[in-house]
Amino acid sequence: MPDLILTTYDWVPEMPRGFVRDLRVRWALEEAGLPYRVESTPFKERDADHIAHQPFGQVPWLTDGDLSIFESGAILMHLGEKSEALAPADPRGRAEVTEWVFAALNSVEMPALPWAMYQFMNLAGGPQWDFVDGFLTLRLQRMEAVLAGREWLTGRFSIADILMADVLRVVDNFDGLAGYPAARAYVERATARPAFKKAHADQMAHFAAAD
Ligand SMILES: N[C@@H](CCC(=O)N[C@@H](CS)C(=O)NCC(=O)O)C(=O)O
Repeated sequence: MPDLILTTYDWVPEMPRGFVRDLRVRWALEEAGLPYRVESTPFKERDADHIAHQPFGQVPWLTDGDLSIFESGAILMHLGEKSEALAPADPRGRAEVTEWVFAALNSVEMPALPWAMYQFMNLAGGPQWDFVDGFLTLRLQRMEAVLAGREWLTGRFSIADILMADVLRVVDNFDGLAGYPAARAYVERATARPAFKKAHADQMAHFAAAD
């Protein structure tokens, strides 16, 4: 029986399927070839056990033996310590991966998330849109310059690419990378990887099984 257990919702509505953050963890586990199994927690009611694992009542969380970890970034950093397929072992390489992990989750996801929510709720163009769109534009312009010069963020594929590509793919889903060819090509490159395809298919099948 695998020690690694990934928990996600038992079901979610149609819209977030393919984008629920357990996909980041599935993707990393597949890249590393680590054995794991997936368990479900109810979407409709978040009980005390759920809150004990994830204090915001969200998913995912990962248990590794008696260790329980929430936050997709923290989970990927943990997995990065288990496999050099996910992060290099040397201190310089490790530090580069860590800075890009935080860049993905803090500098880029911070403006990308409200931008995507505005798009989803058809609020683009309404009040505050210029601020929301302008904030993301600042980050995309800089990411475009970075990605124009490299295949992966740290010179080799790592957990930082899983997170950055997953953040940018949400923007791309609303056509937000139309003016950023290097960023779009990066997302295409990352999501063409067999590990992403398997993670995506497995998530879709997991939620479809509950319909
Ligand atoms: N910062 C958290 C965010 C987790 C998150 O937003 N999870 C979503 C699914 S992708 C969720 O559980 N949403 C339901 C809710 O917030 O009630 C992480 O990266 O793990």
